[in-house]
Amino acid sequence: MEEIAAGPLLSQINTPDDLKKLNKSQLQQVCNELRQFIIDCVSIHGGHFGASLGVVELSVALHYALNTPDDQLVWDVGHQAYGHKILTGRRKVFHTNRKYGGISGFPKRGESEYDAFGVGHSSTSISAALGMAIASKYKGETHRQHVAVIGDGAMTAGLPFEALNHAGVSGSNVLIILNDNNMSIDPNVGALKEYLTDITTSHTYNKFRDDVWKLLGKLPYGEFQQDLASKVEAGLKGVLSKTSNLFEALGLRYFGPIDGHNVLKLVETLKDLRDIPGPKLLHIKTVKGKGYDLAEKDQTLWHAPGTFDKITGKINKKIAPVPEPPKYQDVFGHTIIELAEKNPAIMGITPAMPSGCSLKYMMEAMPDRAFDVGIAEQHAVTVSAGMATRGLRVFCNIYSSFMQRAYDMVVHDVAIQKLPVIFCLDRAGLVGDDGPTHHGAYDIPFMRCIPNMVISAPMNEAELRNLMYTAQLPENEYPFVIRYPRGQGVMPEWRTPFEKITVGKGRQIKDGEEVAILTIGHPGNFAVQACKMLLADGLDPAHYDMRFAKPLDEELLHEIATRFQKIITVEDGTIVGGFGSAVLEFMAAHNYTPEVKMLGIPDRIVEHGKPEELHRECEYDALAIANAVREMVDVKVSLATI
Ligand SMILES: Cc1ncc(C[n+]2csc(CCOP(=O)(O)OP(=O)(O)O)c2C)c(N)n1
Repeated sequence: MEEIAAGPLLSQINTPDDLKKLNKSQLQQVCNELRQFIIDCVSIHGGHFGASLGVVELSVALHYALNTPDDQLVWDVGHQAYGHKILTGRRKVFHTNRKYGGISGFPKRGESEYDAFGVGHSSTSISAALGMAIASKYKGETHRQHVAVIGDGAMTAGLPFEALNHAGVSGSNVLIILNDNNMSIDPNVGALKEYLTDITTSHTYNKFRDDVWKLLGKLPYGEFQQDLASKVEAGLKGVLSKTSNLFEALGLRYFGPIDGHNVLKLVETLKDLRDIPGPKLLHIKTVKGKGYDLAEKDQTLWHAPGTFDKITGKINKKIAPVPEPPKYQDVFGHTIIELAEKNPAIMGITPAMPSGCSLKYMMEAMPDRAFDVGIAEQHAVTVSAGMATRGLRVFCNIYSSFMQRAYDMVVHDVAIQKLPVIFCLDRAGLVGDDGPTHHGAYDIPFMRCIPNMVISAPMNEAELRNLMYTAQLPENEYPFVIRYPRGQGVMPEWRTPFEKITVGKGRQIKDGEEVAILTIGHPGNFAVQACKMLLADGLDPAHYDMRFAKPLDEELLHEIATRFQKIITVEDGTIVGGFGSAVLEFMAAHNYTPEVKMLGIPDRIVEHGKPEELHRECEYDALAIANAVREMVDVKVSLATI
């Protein structure tokens, strides 16, 4: 892997101090070179694209005007922080971004002192920056700035409003930069989006704001000026009560909107704001994908396009000689429509991932029955619960790791009331390049300990369809989890007829001797491959696809425990409290004492890399399963057989 060449100015910038040595008149050129560097790198190595292009000027302005890393800079989500990473000492290793053993695609405290807070999930930045501001105030470190950069998409979550509610009365020195580009991954949704457009276009309001701002900018900040300023602002609010500003109503000083692509204006503004203490919000308008025409035009596609030809803009796609299996997400996206055509009670909910989870097909086909509710996982669960009380069968599709955020809603609003919401947990298991913030590692344990839960995982496309079909049947009266991984399944011919699956029933994939391999979900396919590898060694383990982590197929487990003394469990999730643990609990409860090996995600943070690399590292791919069988039957593994 080769380092990417940088332009003449950028190649001299190894830290923000180098940037500060430049003249203001050179900043636009730095922006141009930085933008080109991101385009060069992402086109070859992949990664997030449009969001970083949209904040090139902001990244340069922040590191020019602030005193990082003393000033604390928190990027929300962090998928837009490539420019920040490149300016803060990671240009020369940027080609390793998101690669196994390389730098992370998100800010990460362990990676750089400039990454003030680790991110990946959205909407945490204001709380984190406010916490830092409170700490600085307490320690008397009054020189520090604390800045949160948050997108209009991330702003739709509940957490930023909890933080604003606190910030507005805290008197803490925190600056929130609202990067408003009207986009989430898909077009942003909801009333807040409309509101941001309204304040952007309200000329009367903006004129008043500008006047106040100019006044504040000119005056040295003293008690008299503070008093004057607050009187002017109070008057402003009174006069413009109709358009009164949400952020000011919450006790923050609101500035903007300004053009987020004007680097000099940004620098000047950030320097001015430095002198104004207390909580404040700067609203900037940017264009996602700025500077790369195609990315500006199709912002969803270019959020994370994969590798592409930077000249023609052609995105590189694998050309398959034979029909490929579909992605699990697409099986979900098309199957829900098929089911909804037959069952009028079916509805679909996604928190901000209509393209990612493929609910977009239903949103197009049945706009009154499928909704994107914004980045609002907690709301997505409870609104689904509310709909379920009125007899609707809601498929609430949330990525496994984002579901962590809505845990109380699952317990309190769904499970305790025994409401039959169907949770489709996409991206369950090790997701790959996005790394630890996005791995869907914990859902089996955190769902398994809740009474009234059904937890299932399909081994292939047909199983996913059948589980979805089963979950929506009127006889199912429980919350029903269906977890499946990122990426492709295994069946090119996937539109199979629906068959009901009995809840809590597994199936035998193959009979065998000595060792039983018990899998749940997609890793069942790894076990199939392992069994083929083992034939060469004359080993013939049995393989069961258990399908459900809860309820367990006890009848089948009794049969297995009676016949086999050696058991291997395999899951694409943490082994702490997961499916393997459930099997062990069963064995202990019934006084079976087989030798059990549990394969899955170990009890440590697993970094990023390709899923295959990570399955290898965590030792639950086909080879690792085969080796586990060999070890159990005490066959010495020669490296030649690997
Ligand atoms: C809790 C959570 N839900 C969903 C996501 C997936 N996600 C990543 S970026 C993004 C859109 C963010 O939009 P915005 O904050 O406006 O930033 P932009 O990409 O427009 O710069 C979403 C939904 C996430 N990272 N975290």
